[in-house]
Parts: sequence; C-alpha cells; structure tokens
Amino acid sequence: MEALRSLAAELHWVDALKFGCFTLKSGICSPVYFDLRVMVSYPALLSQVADLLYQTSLDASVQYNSVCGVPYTALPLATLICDKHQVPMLIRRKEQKEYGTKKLIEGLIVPGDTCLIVEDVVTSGSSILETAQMLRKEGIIVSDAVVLLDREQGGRELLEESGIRLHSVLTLTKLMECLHHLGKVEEEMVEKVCKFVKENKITRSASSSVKRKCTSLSYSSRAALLGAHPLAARLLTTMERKQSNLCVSADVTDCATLLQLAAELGPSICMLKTHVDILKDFTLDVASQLRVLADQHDFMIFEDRKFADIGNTVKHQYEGGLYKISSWSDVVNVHAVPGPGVIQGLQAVGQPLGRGCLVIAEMSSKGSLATGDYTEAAVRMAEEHPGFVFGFICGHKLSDKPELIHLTPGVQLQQGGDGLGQQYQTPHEVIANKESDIIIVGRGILSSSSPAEAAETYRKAGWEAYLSRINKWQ
Ligand code: S5P
Repeated sequence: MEALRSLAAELHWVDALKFGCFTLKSGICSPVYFDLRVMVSYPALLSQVADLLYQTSLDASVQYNSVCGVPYTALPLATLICDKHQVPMLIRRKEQKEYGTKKLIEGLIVPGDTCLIVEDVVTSGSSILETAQMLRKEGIIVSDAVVLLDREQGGRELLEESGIRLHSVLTLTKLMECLHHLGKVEEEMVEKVCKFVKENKITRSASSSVKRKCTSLSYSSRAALLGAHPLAARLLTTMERKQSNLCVSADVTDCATLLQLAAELGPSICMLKTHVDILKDFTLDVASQLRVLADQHDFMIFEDRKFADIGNTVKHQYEGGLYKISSWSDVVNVHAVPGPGVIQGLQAVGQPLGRGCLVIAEMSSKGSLATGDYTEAAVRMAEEHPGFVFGFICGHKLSDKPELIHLTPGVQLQQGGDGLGQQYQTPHEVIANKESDIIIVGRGILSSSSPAEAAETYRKAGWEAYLSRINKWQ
C-alpha cells in the first residue's frame, strides 16, 4: 500500500493526473484525465513504474518469453523491464502499413512463444487487443497484459472475453483512495470519479454495435441516413441500383478514348475518375460531352486533382484556368497537408454547386507518408466538414460514420505492384476485409483487350465482396 501511495503522490506531483471536465473522443465529459506520457521526463518515476509492473506480473505468476509495450507510452516501460530482467522485447509498429510486406512486429518472432503486453492506462482495452491481435497473427501466444492503471470502465471484462487476463498496478478507485488519503483530492471529487466510472462502462454490445452499424448497413440504407451528404446519398443509391461499387480510373491521354471508355463502361460503373491534365487535347466541349454521358448512364465524374495548396489558390485552381473543374466534375479530392483551409477554399466554390470532396487519408503507393497520426488528422478534417466532404481516399475503413464513403485505389484481381511504387490489393480484400466501399481500378481494366468485359468482371467481384460483408452480419 505504501508503494502505491508514494506512486500516486509522484504521479500527482508530475501533473500526470488532471481533474476537471475533459471531453473524450466519444463526446463524454470525464472528470479525470491521465497524461502518463510525462513520465518519460522523470527517470526515477519511470523505473518505479516499470518495477511495479514487473512485480505485478510476478505476483500473478505470469509466465512469458517476451514483452511488448503498447505504443507509445508503454514502449519505454517495456524497454526498462526487458533491460533489467533480460527479457527479449518485441515492438509493435504503430503506423500500420496497409500495403506491401512491411512488418508490424519488430524483433525476433518465435511462433508458440508467449508475450506479455505492457500498457499505461486501460479504458476499453482496445489498444491492448489490437496489439494482441498483431502478435497472435505472427503465431505468438498472448494471455496476459499488465497495466499501470485500470480505469475500471469495462476493459478488463472485454479483454477477458478475448482470452487476455488483465493485471493492474492501480485501479482508478484505488488511485482516488490514495490521493484522498494524501489530501490531494476532495471527497467530492472521489465521488464524482466513482460515479463517472459506474455510469460509463463500455460493454461488448456497445463497442460492437457501432462497428456493426457501419459495416453491415447496405448502401441504400446508408443513403437514407440523416446527415448523409446529398451527393453521397445520390451515389449510394446509384451503387445499389446498378449493383456497382466500381470506379474506373480513366487514365488515358486522348479525349476520343476517354469518351469511348465512358460510353462503353458507363453501365458498369458508379463513378468515372479522370486526370484531365494528362489529356493532350482537352477542351471544355469534351467535358460537356462527358457530363452528358455521366447523366445518361448515371455515374459520377471524379476529377482526381489532389488539391494541396492554400485555400485561396485552390479556389482558383478548382474554378478557373483551362479546366474549370468545378463546372463539370461532381467530385474532387484534397491532400490534408495544408490543413483545413484547403477544404474551405474548395468548399466556397463547390458547395453552392452541389459538389463533394474526398480527403486523401492514405495512399496506395509504397512508402507513403500518409499513415498514423497524419491519417487520423485527415479523418478528423473530413469529419469536421460534413457540408462538403463526404468520404476518403484510403486503404481501409477509417471512420465509423456510416454516411462517409471510403474509396480505395490500387486494386487489381491479383495482388502485386507496377514497379513504380503502386501496390495492388484484390476487390475482396478491399471491400470484404478492409471494409472500404468503392474500388478504384485503372490499368486492371484499361490494359484489357476488352475494357467493357473487364469492367463487368471487376463490378461483379466488388459487388460479391460487398454482399459477403453485409451478409456476415445478418
Ligand atoms: O493513393 C492513391 C490515390 C489515387 S487517387 N493511389 C492511386 O493509385 N490513386 C489513383 O488511382 C492514381 O492516380 C491512378 O489514377 C489510379 C490507380 O490506377 P491503377 O492503374 O494503378 O489502377
């Protein structure tokens, strides 16, 4: 008990525990917030915590061959434990590469070995679970996790259901008791925190219902959702009617071929993606002809312009110049790198015209920097502009908002690449496993001797993958 009180006092002293009203990701106001990352600035505290974590696993008689810290806060803790007790360490990569063979677990992987997971705070247990799943994929056994602080909001029970026993140095209740005993918090705050914990338990049904909601809904039911962008609603309706989640990337260099492709593939697609700046003979008249074909066959035009400048510049690029993109293209896309101004600039032009925009949250190319925190920031940026942004370019489902549409490029019937960094996943992988909504296919179709037949093959593959995904939940 003395060790725990001294730990509580230390954590309080370094400002790792904050009391007040903190808005969580879910929008709930929490009376307490932990910022345990600051521990790295206090080496004595860091080793004290590492020792307590080790002792806790020892007390519970946990047997293991290696230790893996959940990134990032627990990485130094795992390092200290491994160094002091000479246990091999495994590192989980935080930036989950969606393409290629980049390893997700670094270190010597010995299938059949048991790994102990180390974490700083557990709320729902999802970060531990994610780490466990990655280790288990490599054949490593995960049966125990040790954590500094269990917030007692249901994480322990959810982990138990996945075969992971949770051992904690401190629970939130015990921590509050210690702080109260030390005179650091008032009785009133202790009660407030206890009440919060009781009222905010995360249960299996609550955590899976969101996932179920997004991945099991049909395109047409998502079209009817309140909050769906009108253009997204129209697109989802078209997809259901044409039984197509196929966007063809018409990367051709002359207008005659572009118009011919649009006419031939029109019945099979929900969207046609263009790069008008690679056309050697673009005219606005061609854009008008393309518009007529789009309306006739009910597909959307997506000019893959990838805007990436300040708001004022992209406004001009979207509206003016030779291409006058906003006058004929339903959809454009943006890089998140300039910050929200790029969306606001485009929105000023596009929203009054009923256009929509996609945020590039991930890229299919090898070595892409659009991963991890960048991707998360891009998703937030999209969610913050619902009037104009209706989805993402990405490798897998990123947002739980069912009204946002995920489009994935880098798709072919066989996995592989093109020698210039492009990486391909199959339609089934993208739609059924990665839970994206639309496949974007270029050369897989264009290089065929019969693009119309190839488009039908891809349409069917994408549609079957979609049906298998939603039927899984029925
Ligand atoms: O990350 C991306 C984003 C896009 S929009 N990776 C991509 O490949 N694209 C585009 O999708 C790319 O510019 C090209 O037009 C298309 C893929 O073509 P494919 O021939 O490799 O299928």
